[in-house]
Amino acid sequence: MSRRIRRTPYTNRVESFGVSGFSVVNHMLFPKSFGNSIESDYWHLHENVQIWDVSCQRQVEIRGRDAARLAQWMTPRDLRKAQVGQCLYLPLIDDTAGIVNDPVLLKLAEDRFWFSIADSDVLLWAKGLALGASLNVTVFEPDVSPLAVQGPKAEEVMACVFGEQIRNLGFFKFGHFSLFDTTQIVARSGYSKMDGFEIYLNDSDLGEELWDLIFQAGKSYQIRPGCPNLIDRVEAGLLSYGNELTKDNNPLECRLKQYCDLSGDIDYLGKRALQAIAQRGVERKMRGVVFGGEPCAACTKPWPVYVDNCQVGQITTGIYSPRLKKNIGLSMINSDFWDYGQAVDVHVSNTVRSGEVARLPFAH
Ligand code: THG
Repeated sequence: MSRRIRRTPYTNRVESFGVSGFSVVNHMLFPKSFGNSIESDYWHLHENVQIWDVSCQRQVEIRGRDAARLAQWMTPRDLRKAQVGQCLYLPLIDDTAGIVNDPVLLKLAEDRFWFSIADSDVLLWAKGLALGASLNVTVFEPDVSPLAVQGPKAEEVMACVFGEQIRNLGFFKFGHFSLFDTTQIVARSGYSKMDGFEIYLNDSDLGEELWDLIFQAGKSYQIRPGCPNLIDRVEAGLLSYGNELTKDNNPLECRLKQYCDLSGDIDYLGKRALQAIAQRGVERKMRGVVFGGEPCAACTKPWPVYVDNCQVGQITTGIYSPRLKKNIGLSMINSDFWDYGQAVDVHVSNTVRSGEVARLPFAH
């Protein structure tokens, strides 16, 4: 393990609980498995509660007189009505409207924001934008390491640890809660379509104590260590930067139009490019594809999607859904073929499977 790959405040615990594989996100360890199958983890997540080390969702903090201006400059989502205490999922785009990242934004104060980022170097991007425009802001990565508690029993576990008030937290809202004589931000959010919370722990030294406290409280609810579940994510249509989203995608083709203000009333980088794309119309769109044949293992390279003998798109993340009893994939499909019900062939490691274009999300 290279020392350039950052450990998290929870890595010692993750190791002692039997982690069997890591990914690296934002130059930081991200547990991928604890030895159970993705399907076993999926059912467990749907019935119980899991604890996830999602420290790699690093925070990029922007504070200062021009913080609100810089935050708005970075995203096409209209932030004028954003409230302190609100979380907002949004795309960051560049001058060509290419997606730079898709973070969750936390508005901490009128002049203080956290971008809770996906896998790209937003810290450098934000610093560059601030320096180039001589904005009066500081941009830095605080000592904040999110720990997710996800699943239908998450509220019970969180109420044991943080008190009954946590039950009143609305979806995509955050509040301040006490923990070991400190104050911590807790949000009702997470990379799953199940209920859940994220604790934005602001002191690395408390990581192991927090893990132990949650695990102790979760024992009577069958808590297990886990990680964002691929089946759950694909069913929910949650996008992943580096998989579904890259700099070569714009938000309008990726089902992120609802997070784009095209009115011209606000100022953000890439506005003219985005408006031009909206006017021209997109050439491809994010779609679901359902297809048959043997249950597919998680896709490690894109699966091409064909109509007749012509490639019309590709599945960027696909897997077998045990609940829908079909293979499902998130895919980018060209304009003449994106209608729901369009018959397609999916090429999966030397096999050709019949399928069709489907609506996202696959399941709620
Ligand atoms: N939690 C936090 N930060 C993150 C993620 C997270 N940063 C990276 C990555 N995950 C961002 N991606 C998403 C994608 C979708 C959602 C959350 C993070 C999500 N969306 C809701 C939905 O689609 O129903 C609603 C969003 C909204 O209404 O604003 O939950 O998981 N901290």
